[in-house]
Amino acid sequence: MNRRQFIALAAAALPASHTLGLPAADTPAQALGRKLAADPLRPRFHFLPPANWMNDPNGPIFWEGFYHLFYQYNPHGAFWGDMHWGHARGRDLVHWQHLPVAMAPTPGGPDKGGCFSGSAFTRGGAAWFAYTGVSPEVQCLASARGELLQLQKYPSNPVVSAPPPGMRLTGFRDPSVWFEHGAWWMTVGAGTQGQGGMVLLYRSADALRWNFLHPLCTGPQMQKGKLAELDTYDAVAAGDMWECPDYFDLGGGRALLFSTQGSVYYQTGRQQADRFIKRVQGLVDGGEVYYAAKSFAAAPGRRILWGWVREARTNAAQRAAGWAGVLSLPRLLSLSPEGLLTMEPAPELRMLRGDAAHIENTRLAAGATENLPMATGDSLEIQVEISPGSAQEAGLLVRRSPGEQEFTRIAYLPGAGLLRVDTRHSSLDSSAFRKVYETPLHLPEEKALRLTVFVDASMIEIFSNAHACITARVYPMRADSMQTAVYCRGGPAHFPNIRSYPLRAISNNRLTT
Ligand code: DQQ
Repeated sequence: MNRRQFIALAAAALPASHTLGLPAADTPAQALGRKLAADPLRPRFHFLPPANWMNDPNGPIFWEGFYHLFYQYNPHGAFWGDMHWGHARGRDLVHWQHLPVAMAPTPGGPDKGGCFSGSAFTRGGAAWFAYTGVSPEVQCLASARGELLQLQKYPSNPVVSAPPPGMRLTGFRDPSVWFEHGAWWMTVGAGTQGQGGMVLLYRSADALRWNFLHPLCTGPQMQKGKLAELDTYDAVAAGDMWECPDYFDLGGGRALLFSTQGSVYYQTGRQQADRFIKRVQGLVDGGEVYYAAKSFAAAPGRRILWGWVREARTNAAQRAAGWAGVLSLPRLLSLSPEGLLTMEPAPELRMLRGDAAHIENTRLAAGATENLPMATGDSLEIQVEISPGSAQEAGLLVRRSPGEQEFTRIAYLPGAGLLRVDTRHSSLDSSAFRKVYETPLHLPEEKALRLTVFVDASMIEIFSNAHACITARVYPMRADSMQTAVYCRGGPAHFPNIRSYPLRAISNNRLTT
C-alpha cells in the first residue's frame, strides 16, 4: 500500500462526511476499509494489514524504541503476487501502527519480479535488511535509519548474484544475516530435487561481499507423503526446498527453523566446524496454516517468533473478502532439557486481558458436553487443564452455536499422544476448508495436559505444555457461534482448572492500527 492508499484506508474508519445533507460517495479504498472494519471474521487482537494480502513476516527488529515488523504484501488485492514489504511498528509486541510500504520492486532492477522474504541486522549504526530479489533469485541488501520508513536499496545489489556454481538447487532464497566471531554470516534456503532441503552458509568481512562456504546442513527428505497429491513436481511441496531458514542461539544450543511442505519444522542441536549438527527435530505448529516463521532477538537472549497464518478457504472467498493472511501471536522460545522447542505466548499479551473467570474441578461423565457460560465470545483466552482419566478423548469446543450447527473441536487424545483440531464442522459456509490437524504431544505420562487457547474471530491458536502448538482458521457464519464447551468421549474426564479471559481488541475497527 502506498502512502495515499494507506491514508484513504485509515480514513475509512471515520464516519462518512456529508455534503449539503447528502452522503459523499466513498472512494474504493474507503469502501473497502468500511467493509473490512465490519467483517466479523477479521481478528481483533492479531496483527493484519489494513487490507489485501500478506504472507511471511520479514525482518523483525527492535530499533530506536520500536519493534518494527515487515511482511510480504501485495498492494493489488487479496491474492499472492507482486511482493512488496509492508511495514508496521509498535512499542509492545501487541499494538501496531501501520506505516507506508517500506520496499517495492524496482522496474529493471534485481528485484523487478518481487522483493521476497528476508531478515534484519544492525551494522554501522543503521538497520540493514537482506532479502531475495526475483526473477531470477538473487540476494540483495537495503538499509535505513530513523523510522525505517523507506528502505534504501544497496546500489551494488545483488550482493549474491547466483547460487554457488555446480549446485543444481531447487531454490535460492530467504537470507538471514548475523555477526559472530568477528565475521558476518548469512544463510540462504535451498534444496536438491529428490534429496531434501538445504541451508547454504556464506561468510563476509563487511556484510557486503559474500563468499559461499558450504551447506550449513542438508535434508533429510520430509516424510509427510504429500508427493502422492502432486500432479507436477513442486520442490516445496515435496520437501526438497527449505524456505525461510532461521538459525539462532537458544538456551546454550542452536536452533534451526525452516518451512517446507506447508509446515514449519525445527531442529535443535549444536554447531561444529561451521556446520549444524541436528539432535532433535519437531513441528513448530501442527496446523498447516502456520508458515514462513521468523524470529528475532527482542532483547538479548529473548527470542520471539512470528509466523504467517494463511487462510483456509477458497481463493475466490479470499478475494471477495478483500483481505488474506494474519500474523500469528508472538511466541517466546526456549529449549527444554531434552532439546525440544518450548513455545509460550509472549507475556505481553496479558495486557489485553479483561476480568478472569475461573472454575475448578469440572467432572464430566463419558460422552458429556458442558457449556461454559464464563467463556462466551469470539475474542478470548481460555486456559484449561485436562486430566483425561479413562476418556479416549477430552477437550474443548469453541466458536460453538447452541444447536452445534457450527463448532470447532480441540481434542486431547491421550492414547495416541496427540493434540487434534477438527474444523469439519467449523462453518456452514461451503467455501471454508474442512480439515483435521494433529500434532504429537511430548508429555510425561503422569502430567495433565494444559492448553492455552486463543480465539480471535477466524483465528484459533493453541499452545500446550507439551511442546506442541496448533493454529487453525475457522469461518463461522452464525452470529451465535460464540459458545465454549468442554467435552469427553469413551470415559469420564476431569478438568481441574478452567480459566478464561475476554481479550481487548488492539484497535477499535479491526484494521489493527
Ligand atoms: N514466500 C516468499 C518467499 C518464501 C515464501 C515469497 C515462503 O521468499 O520462500 O512471498 O512463504
